[in-house]
Amino acid sequence: MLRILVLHGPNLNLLGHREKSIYGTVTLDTINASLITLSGELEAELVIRQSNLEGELVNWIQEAQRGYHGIIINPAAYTHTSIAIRDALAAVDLPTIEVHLSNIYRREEFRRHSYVSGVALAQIAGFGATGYLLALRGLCEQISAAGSKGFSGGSTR
Ligand code: CA2
Repeated sequence: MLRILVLHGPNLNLLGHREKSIYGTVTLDTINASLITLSGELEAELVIRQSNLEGELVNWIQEAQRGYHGIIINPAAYTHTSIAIRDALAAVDLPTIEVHLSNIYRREEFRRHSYVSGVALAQIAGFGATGYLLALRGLCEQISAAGSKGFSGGSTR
């Protein structure tokens, strides 16, 4: 059974309640419920967490070293600011999928740079809540396919 850590960054707890024109009407609880449903089909076990605190996200990433096969993370605004989250992901060296609800490359200039993408296996942006489901499918497939071969991914760690 694959164990996957799903991390949601700051303000994502407000999804579906504020700024609906940008992020839509779906709530984080709904996204998490659809991930849990899909995990049953994929025979994966998920632990899902949200925090508004950078250090808490870093601690959870470090803890994933023990007992997890991969990480799905929407670092939210920390995408564009956090070398600490990038360094933690590089340190644990687990296959990681970066998810964004919006297409960050069609928005303000400051959202076009991600500190995380260079240490991620893949990035999914612009599919809304569906992006998390694509990430879970893709991650499970990649982990299973990699088997004992491990991941290289050509990252710039
Ligand atoms: O598109 C994404 O998923 C983002 O990671 C969302 C972040 C943003 O800073 C990134 O540039 C792109 C913002 C998450 C905040 O979500 C809110 C939801 C409802 C109301 C207010 C904020």
